[in-house]
Amino acid sequence: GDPDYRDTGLEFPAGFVFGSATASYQIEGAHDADGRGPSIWDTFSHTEGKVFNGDTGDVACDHYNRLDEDLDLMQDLGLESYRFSIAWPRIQPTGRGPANEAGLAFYERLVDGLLARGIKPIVTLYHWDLPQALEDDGGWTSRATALAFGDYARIVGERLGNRVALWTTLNEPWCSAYLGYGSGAHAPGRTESAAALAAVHHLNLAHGLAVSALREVVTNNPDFAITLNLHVFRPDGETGPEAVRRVDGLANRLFLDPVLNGSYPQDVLDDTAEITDWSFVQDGDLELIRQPLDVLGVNYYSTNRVRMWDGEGQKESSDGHGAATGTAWPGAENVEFLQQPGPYTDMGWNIDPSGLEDLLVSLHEQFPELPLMITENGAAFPDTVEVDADGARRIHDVDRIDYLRRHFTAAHRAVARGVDLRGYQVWSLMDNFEWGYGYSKRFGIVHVDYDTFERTPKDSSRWYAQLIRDRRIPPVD
Ligand code: PNW
Repeated sequence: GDPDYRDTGLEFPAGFVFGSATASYQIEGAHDADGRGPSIWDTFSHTEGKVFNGDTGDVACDHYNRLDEDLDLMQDLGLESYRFSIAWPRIQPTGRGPANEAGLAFYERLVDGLLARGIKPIVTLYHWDLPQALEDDGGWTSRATALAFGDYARIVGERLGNRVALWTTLNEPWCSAYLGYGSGAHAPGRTESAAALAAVHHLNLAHGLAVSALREVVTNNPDFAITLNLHVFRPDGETGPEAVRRVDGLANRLFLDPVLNGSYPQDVLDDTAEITDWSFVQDGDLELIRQPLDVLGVNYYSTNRVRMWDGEGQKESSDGHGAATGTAWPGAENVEFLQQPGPYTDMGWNIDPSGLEDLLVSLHEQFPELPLMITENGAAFPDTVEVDADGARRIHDVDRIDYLRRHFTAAHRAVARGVDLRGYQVWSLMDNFEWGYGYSKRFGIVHVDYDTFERTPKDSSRWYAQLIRDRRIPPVD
């Protein structure tokens, strides 16, 4: 294979599951339908200055009202799996108390619609839409939120736990903790380092409680997973290794170590000792957090190059996390994120498929018994709609096809090196609400017209359909 990740014709193993991913707040809309309560993202997006252009998820892609059409779209693309998230405030409008029947019924209809079309549902219990009422009581800085999450998981498991074969608890707790409570770029927009670290622990605890609750109520022996956005850090110069140690500790080991090994990394506890004494970690928590897992979900987009800042001149901070006032790196404020060589996506994230191969191989070396699944990978580009001679709308998203081809090649190379990789969920099925960037960034393999809600498959979705059909990366023409 050539180093440029342009191999084609590579065949994926039998059983490898090709799918696509979305998240509730990003696509559903119908923010006050059928008893749904407000979430922290409703509050945040309705606060002036928080989301680009004042965009909100009130309507989003109107998926809630277009479920059948979207299910048919997935079937037309030949998806083998679909990863979606359940909006906690549809199930429990205030995060506590009895289930809201209409909310459960919606997700039941979704799961049954997938199964009827031969598409494997991959359920995420939490993709950032925390009930606002729980935030009012402290949100993820509070232990009570983790306990409530266990109850919520049980409610969902009781209803769907005879039909769902793969559950993931949390999506990217790194974002929830550090962007939500540290940098303030995400809801709830708090900017306190101590709060961010408390959130890390309570998210880990919530994961453990949810797996244990689900295990008690489900009847079909499903697989359990967590999805992490593990960061790939490249060291720069002499201070690079120390910088990597610090940010790897915060971004990766603070989640991997408790979830898979039942411990917190001592060096990170030391690095953050001035910020918090970690007294929110109670006896028995680490045993609860360490639940046997069947799969580790990996979200991958880009890499970072880091070194320690020498205190001279302007510190670079190209960490790709957008404008924010607080730090996403408590205890590692002196790590400098260097501008990386391009090419870049529309997010400004550098394109580096070697990071995906390195990450998968390194995880496999650290946890040889643990199967992996790419639960998100994809790219935003400023797609343009062209209307051809017979009036059909076309989106020639060659950049996205190229991005996906290279990353599927990287994944295939990891498989060839012995990694037990179970599947790949492309982010995203359709253009959607890209958090702080609103609707300005398009990640979909299907285009969404936000005036008419018309869905138009982009060229990349046809490319992907061919990959799924042939189980081989299509030849470059
Ligand atoms: C992930 N960062 O978000 C999420 O799981 C998706 O909901 C999101 O749409 C997708 O990636 C694309 O952004 C991230 O600042 C958001 O590093 C922000 C960051 C990383 C991932």
